[in-house]
Amino acid sequence: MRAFLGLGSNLGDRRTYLRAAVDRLPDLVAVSPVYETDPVGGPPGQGAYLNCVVELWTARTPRELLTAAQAAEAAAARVRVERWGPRTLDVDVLLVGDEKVDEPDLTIPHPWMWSRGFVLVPLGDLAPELVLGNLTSELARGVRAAGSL
Ligand code: A4P
Ligand code: MG
Repeated sequence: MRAFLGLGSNLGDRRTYLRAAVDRLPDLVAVSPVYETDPVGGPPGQGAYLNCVVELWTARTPRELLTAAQAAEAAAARVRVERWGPRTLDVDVLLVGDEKVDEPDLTIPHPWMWSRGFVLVPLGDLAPELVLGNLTSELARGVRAAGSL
């Protein structure tokens, strides 16, 4: 199955955290360009994020992918202080083929992905057909190209 994960960092050496996550993730086939993005939600005054999206070609279940995502977060020594607050690394499971999961600790597709420019812009680089019609210029505002990993 074709799966997509969203990566974000807004604390410390952001690009290095993203790189380390990409190195740990299983079944990786593609990495989007990197974008610097204005924070959405969370406390005022937090720094800009670096975001990217990765594509996996995988037989793993959504729950196995969540475990892999959380292992990558743990490896980045992410400290969870505050919901939507600053973090060294956040890895969200966005899409896993056509699967739908609606459980207390796992929702696939990721519930807010269609309204977030920091997800849709890099996802559109890898899978434009999935993003068509969802990415507005309003959502793309605050998302700036920042090279590659
Ligand atoms: N969870 C449920 N579904 C999923 C899924 N599909 N993928 C659960 C990953 N996790 C999922 O997440 C809380 C719980 O969500 C997990 O225990 C998992 O079981 P968390 O990572 O501990 O907390 P969080 O990330 O602070 O909160 P949340 O609600 O996951 O927020 P998001 O959606 O991850 O958003 N602005 C910019 N510019 N760039 C960003 O990357 N990221 C966020 C976080 C906010 N603002 C941002 C960015
Ligand atoms: Mg998260």
